[in-house]
Amino acid sequence: MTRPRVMGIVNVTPDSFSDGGLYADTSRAVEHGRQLLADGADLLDIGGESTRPGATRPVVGEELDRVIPVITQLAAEGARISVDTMRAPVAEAALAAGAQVVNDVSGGLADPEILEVVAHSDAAYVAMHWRAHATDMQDFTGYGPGGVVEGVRRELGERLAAIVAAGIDPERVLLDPGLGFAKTAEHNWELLRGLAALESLGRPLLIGASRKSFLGALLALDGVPRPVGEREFAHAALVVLLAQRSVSCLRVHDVRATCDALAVVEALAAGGVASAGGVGQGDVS
Ligand code: PMM
Repeated sequence: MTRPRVMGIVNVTPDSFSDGGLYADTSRAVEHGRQLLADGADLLDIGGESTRPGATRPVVGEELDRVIPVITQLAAEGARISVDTMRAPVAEAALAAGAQVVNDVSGGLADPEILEVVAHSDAAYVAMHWRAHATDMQDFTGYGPGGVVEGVRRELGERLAAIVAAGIDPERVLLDPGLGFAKTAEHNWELLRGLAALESLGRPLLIGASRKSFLGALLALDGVPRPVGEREFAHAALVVLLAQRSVSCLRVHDVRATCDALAVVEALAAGGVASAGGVGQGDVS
């Protein structure tokens, strides 16, 4: 068992569901990134497009203006950077600015040219399960008789084949079931119970459960979801499970709580869990 890498989230957006507007300008986003690193993040995931259900997309220039100055600054300070984008030009500019990972929530479906950009780099590539843009993704929650785990496994397998066909070494690819993306709350729980089926695709898994609405629904009081900023204890419980399932990377807002939960897992493993140390190229590729 290897300690999962902790990917701290920096949303340079006015409208993300969990932290929209908090880090929307360069200096606040950079400051937040530094804090997440101080809290123990192995790498930072910097994004300029909100993917919350119903969100409208920024134009490319807007997305570039949001993320590139933040990536440039934090990469210059030695941070390991992932860019959270579905767009080839943004991925290309981010890699030129020092990013080493492309986190594409569409797995190459939104802009197939992103695969070419990654193929011509040595970046790691995160391919998430995705069916449609945020404006209407919740209209695509049907998974047929095989259920959500089989549907996601099959569709992620198809994406992996397309990624490899585009010239990307599969050793550089991580897969992500995309909790909350064209999924109901129950789908998310089923996927978390069914990770073994996704592991069978042969690539490391990245999971993004942090602050998501299925946790808010689980903790609801009188039908009112627990607010986004008060879901970190439930998430930490999930982190313990995910670490024991050998998930490779956790995409999280609350880095400190996540690292605390991982420390508990390490202690219980009686020294059998390797410390993360730092993230090297091979660790997320
Ligand atoms: N979730 C969000 C954004 N990017 N990327 C990956 N790989 N996996 C996710 O689950 C994921 C993602 C939405 O969450 P946010 O608005 O809090 O960033």
